[in-house]
Amino acid sequence: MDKLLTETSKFLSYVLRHEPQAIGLVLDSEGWGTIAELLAGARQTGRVLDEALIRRVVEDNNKQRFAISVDGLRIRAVQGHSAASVAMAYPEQIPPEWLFHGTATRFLPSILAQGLLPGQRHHVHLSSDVATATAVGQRHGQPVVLRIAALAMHQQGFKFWLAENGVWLSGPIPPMFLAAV
Ligand code: HQG
Repeated sequence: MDKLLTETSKFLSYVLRHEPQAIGLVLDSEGWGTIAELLAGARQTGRVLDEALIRRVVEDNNKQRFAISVDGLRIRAVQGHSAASVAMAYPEQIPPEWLFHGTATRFLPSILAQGLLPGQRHHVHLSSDVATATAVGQRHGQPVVLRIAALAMHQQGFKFWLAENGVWLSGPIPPMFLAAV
C-alpha cells in the first residue's frame, strides 16, 4: 500500500471504528455509515478524500478491514470497534481447538492475573495462526503469543464470533484458558 492508501486506511479506521462523531458521521448498530456523509465530514476537516480513493482502500486493504454495502452507498469497518453506537451481530462460530493472541511482554503479568480483557474495544481479538498473532503483538512492543484453549472454552459455554476478514472475536478470557506458545 502506498502512503496515501495507508494514511486513508488509518483515517477510515478512526472514524468507522472509534470516533465517527469527530466528522459528524452517524453509524448504525451494524457499523454502517453512508459514504456521502463520510465524504462530507472529511471535507469539512480539510481532508482530501473521494469515492475512488475510498474504494481503492477497501479493495487493496491488506487485512480487508472495511466493507462496502451491496448497494454501494454505505461503508463499515468489519471489526475492531469501540464506538458505543455500534453493536454488530457477528455470526457465532465453533472455534478451532486453539486460537492465538499476540500482545507485548509488559502486559503479561496483568493478563495472567486478570485474563484477556477487551479494553477499549468491544471484543478480545484473536488470530487463527501464530504468525498473525506475533504481528499483532509487535504493534505494542516486544511480542509474545498466548495460546487460547478455544474449543474447551466453547464447550463450557463461552461464545466466539468470526469477523468477515477472518479475525476471531470473544468476550473476556479467564487466565485458566491461557498458555504461552
Ligand atoms: C492487552 C489490529 C493488560 C492486549 C490487530 C492488547 C487486531 C491487556 C491490548 C486488532 C489485558 C489492547 C486488535 C489485561 C488484554 N491487562 N493488558 N488484562 N487484556 N490486554 O489494540 O488485540 O490493524 O485494543 O493483549 O490486528 O492488540 O487495527 O487490541 O495488547 O486484530 O485492523 O491490551 O487491532 O487490527 O490492544 O488488536 P488493542 P489488539 P487493525
